[in-house]
Parts: sequence; structure tokens; C-alpha cells
Amino acid sequence: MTIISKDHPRYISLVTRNKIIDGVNIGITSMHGLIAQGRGEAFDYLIGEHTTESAMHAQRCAIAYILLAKNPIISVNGNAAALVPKDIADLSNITGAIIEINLFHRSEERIEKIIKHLKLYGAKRVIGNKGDATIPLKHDRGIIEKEGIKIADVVLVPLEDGDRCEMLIKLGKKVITIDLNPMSRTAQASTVSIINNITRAIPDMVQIAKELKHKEKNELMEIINSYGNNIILSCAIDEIYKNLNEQKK
Ligand code: PTJ
Repeated sequence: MTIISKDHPRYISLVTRNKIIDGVNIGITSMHGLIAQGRGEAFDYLIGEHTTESAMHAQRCAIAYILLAKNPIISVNGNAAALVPKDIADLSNITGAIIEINLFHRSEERIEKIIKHLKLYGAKRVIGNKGDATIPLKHDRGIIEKEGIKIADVVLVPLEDGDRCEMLIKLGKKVITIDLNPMSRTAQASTVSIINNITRAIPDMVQIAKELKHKEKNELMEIINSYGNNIILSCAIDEIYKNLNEQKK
């Protein structure tokens, strides 16, 4: 693995790439995950590679939903497991949300490896290897767990494909997504769209969960009621406009 100097101007981006490549090498991330990361990077560049104010608002609303949920689930794929395993474990342990491994390019071997990987980082409740229930989708993301996504009222789905997001909404669940592309079907369909890099969003959400965990139900409801997803999507697109305009000579 190439050694990256901390004073390299693209240090964070290069380290993140290495995490995804490591994920592929240890068999938790699919090869397609490399391409997905590249697409994410391009949008992150346009957004300015920081957590915007509107993304922070979405992250707070997401945590309010998770803390108020009866059966919250954090759905994890190969990219999420490679990029932020410790923060996913912390978020699950703090909020009580179960982690369910759900893969687009599903293999039993990769599911087992991801479960082991997350447990190594301290995750206590990880499921996904039974696949004992389904939702109507024409690909393997439709294979879910009876005690997980099937009965969930709130599902956090980082780096999602639009199909499943739309189906989960159709099934009456509240869906929180993390996707850097504000124009994706996923972002457009979600209850709460976090337009941020998962490498910033999940660590932020761990801190927010620690802060909101002891708040009263009505305070959490206030956060949810003050939220409008269409406004958040417009803010992300405005941010991209602003950044592009600043590049004009
Ligand atoms: O592990 P698997 O088999 O479930 O496969 C996972 C991937 C990510 C390969 C699969 O879900 C996939 O192909 O995803 P897509 O359709 O490429 O969508 C990924 C979305 O996530 C795109 O809209 C990207 O912009 C966005 N994205 C990529 N990297 C990041 C990201 N969003 C936030 N943070 C990132 N680091």
C-alpha cells in the first residue's frame, strides 16, 4: 500500500480510497464499491468536502427518528463496513439500533466477513446471515431478516440503491439515507436525505446521538417537525451552484 504523507493536499481523500481498497482486499467490499466511491468523491468535490449546515440539520433529524423508533435498523453494505466500521458499531451501541448486513452483490461469505469485521470494531448486535424474509425486489437486496428490516419502523440505509429505498417507503417505513448525490432516486425518495460523505456523516451522528439520547420525546418530535426534506435537497443543490460559481474566473 502506498504511504500517504499527512501534508498531501488530498490526504483525506487518498486515505479513504485506501480503506475501500483494503475492504476489497479482505473480501468485505465488492469491486463495484470502488466505482461507487469514485462517484461519491465527484459529488463530494462539488459540495465542498465538508458537512453543510443543511446536512447537519438532516443528521439531527435522522437521530431523532432513530431514538424515537420502536425497531430501528442500520443497514450496512460493503462500502459502509470498509469506511466507518467503528462509528457504525458506536452508533448501534448508543442508540440500540440493530445492524443488518444487506448486500446488492450478495454472497454468504461476504456477509459473514462483514459481521465478523463489525464485531471486531465493537458492534454487539449484527444480523443478516439468515435471510429469512423478503421484500418485493428483483435483486438480492430484497433478502432481509424477520427480526430486522422486516419489522423495522425506521431504517438507516447508507449508500443505497433507489429501488430498495422506494420499496421501504412503500412498505410504510421511515427511510434515512446517506448519499452525496442530491439528484439520486434514493435522495429524492427518502424521508431524510443526508447529503454528506458517510465518512463525516456517521461520526457526526455518533456525537449527535450522545447529545440527544437523554432528551424528552417532545424535544425530539420538535426536531422532526422542523424538518423538510425537499428544502434540504434544494440547499444541497444551491451549495453545488455556489461552489461552481466561485470557480468562475
Ligand atoms: O456492498 P454491496 O454489494 O451492497 O454494494 C454496494 C454498492 C455501493 C457498490 C452498491 O450499493 C452500488 O452500486 O451503489 P451505487 O448505485 O453506485 O450508489 C452509490 C451511491 O452512493 C451514489 O449515489 C454515490 O454518489 C453515493 N456514494 C458513494 N460513496 C459515498 C456515497 N455517498 C456518501 N458517502 C460516500 N463515501
